Amino acid sequence: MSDRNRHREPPLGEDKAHSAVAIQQLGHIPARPATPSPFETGALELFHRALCAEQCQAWMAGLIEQLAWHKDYHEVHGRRFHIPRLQAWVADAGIQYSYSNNLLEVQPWSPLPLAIKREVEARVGHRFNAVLVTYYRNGDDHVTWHADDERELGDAPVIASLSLGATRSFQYQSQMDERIANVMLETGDLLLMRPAFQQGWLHQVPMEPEVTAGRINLTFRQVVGAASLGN
Ligand SMILES: [Mn+2]
Repeated sequence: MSDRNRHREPPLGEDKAHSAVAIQQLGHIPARPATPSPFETGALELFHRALCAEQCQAWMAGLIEQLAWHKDYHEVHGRRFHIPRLQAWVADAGIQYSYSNNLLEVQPWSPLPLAIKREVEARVGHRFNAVLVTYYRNGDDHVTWHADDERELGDAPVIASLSLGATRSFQYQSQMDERIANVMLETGDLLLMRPAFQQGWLHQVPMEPEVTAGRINLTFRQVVGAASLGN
C-alpha cells in the first residue's frame, strides 16, 4: 500500500452543495457530470455472499489460529508507528513485497489459505500467487485512504478481496471529483477490483467503534515477475 499524502478534504457540506446547485441553475457554471460508479463501469464487481457463512466462520477461526500474525509498522520521518490491524503475507516462494517501504515477512502456502485461494480463483476466473491477510480485531482496527498500486503488482493489478466475519464499511473515493461512496462488505462477499479501480479510486476501511466482532479480509494478488510454482 502506498499512501502518499492521500487524505482528502471532506465533501461539500449541505449549504455549499445547495448554493452550487443554485448557481448552476442560473447558468453561470456548467454542471459537472458525476464520475460513474465503479460498479457501473466494471472497475468493481461484487459477488455477494459468494461463500456460505458456515464455511467463512470455519475459515476465519482456522486462519486466526494458524497464521503467523504481525503487527506491522510504518515509518514517518524515521519514527515507527504500529498499524491499527494485524497482517499476514502468504505467497509463492521467492516473492518479496514491501509495504510503506518495509519488507513483509512471507509465509509459505499452508493447506487452508491454499484451499481458500483455489475457491476464490474458481469464482473470479483469475490466478493469484500471493495474499495479504488483514485481521481487523474490532471496529477500532482500520485502514486509511490508499490504493493497492504497489510496483510489485505491475501496471494492471486485478485483486480479489474476500471478507470473513463482521460486516464492515468499505469506502471508495474518486480521484477525479473526490466524491466518497460506501459499500457494506459482509461475510462471504467477494469484491473483485479491476485495474481501473486502483488507477482512479482510493479506498479505506474506516473505524467503526460500535463494531465489537472481528473481520478478516484476504486480498489475493498476482505479483508480477515472480516465478509461479503452480499452486
Ligand atoms: Mn487496500
